[in-house]
Amino acid sequence: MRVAALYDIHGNLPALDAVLAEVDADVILVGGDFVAGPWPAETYERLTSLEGDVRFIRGNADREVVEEEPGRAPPELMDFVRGRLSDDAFSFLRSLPLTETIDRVLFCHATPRDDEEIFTRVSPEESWREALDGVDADIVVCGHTHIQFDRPIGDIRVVNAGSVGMPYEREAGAYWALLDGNDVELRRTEYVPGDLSVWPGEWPEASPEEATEFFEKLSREQ
Ligand SMILES: [Mn+2]
Repeated sequence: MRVAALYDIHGNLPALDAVLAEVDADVILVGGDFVAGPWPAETYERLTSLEGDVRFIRGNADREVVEEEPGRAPPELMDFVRGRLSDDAFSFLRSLPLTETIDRVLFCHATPRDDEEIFTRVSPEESWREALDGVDADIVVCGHTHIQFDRPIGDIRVVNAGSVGMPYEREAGAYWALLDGNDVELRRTEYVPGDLSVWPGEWPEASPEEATEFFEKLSREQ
């Protein structure tokens, strides 16, 4: 069974459309954080009207959009996203599960136990092992930090699918992963960016090294 893992789309419709044009899979797994970005409603509509087997899990930003209490994201950005989503989209976001398992692959947004824990390709093995304690899977696919990696932790292969809409990678493009049994392909799709000036905040950009350093610091503070 081929599964296309599309993580952290962040409302970036042109990036999503370019990836969808390339995807040839039995299942599309949307790995969370898909609406929070410049084109929330259009991204929601596109993903929920796709034909075939499309499954969703919850990201921290999807949760923050529908939560009453202020979260980590700047309120003006969350209000921009909320103002563009329908009641249907709100109910849909509230219904999302934390994880999804297909065969021996567990998909989660950040870790199997939490949608916003920070783990990177250089996080200590011991902390990773603790976060994966009790997980019965051959592969765990995560996202959240927007940088692809493929790293063994004990008997589990941990794959970060990268980010379709807001990657912190060296080359521009939309980053995602294609899985087929134990084969994992980390993919990059080129696209023509949309006009990001519609977004009411700064659109973050960083190299993988800068972003990894930032996330490791954040993780130590948590
Ligand atoms: Mn996230």
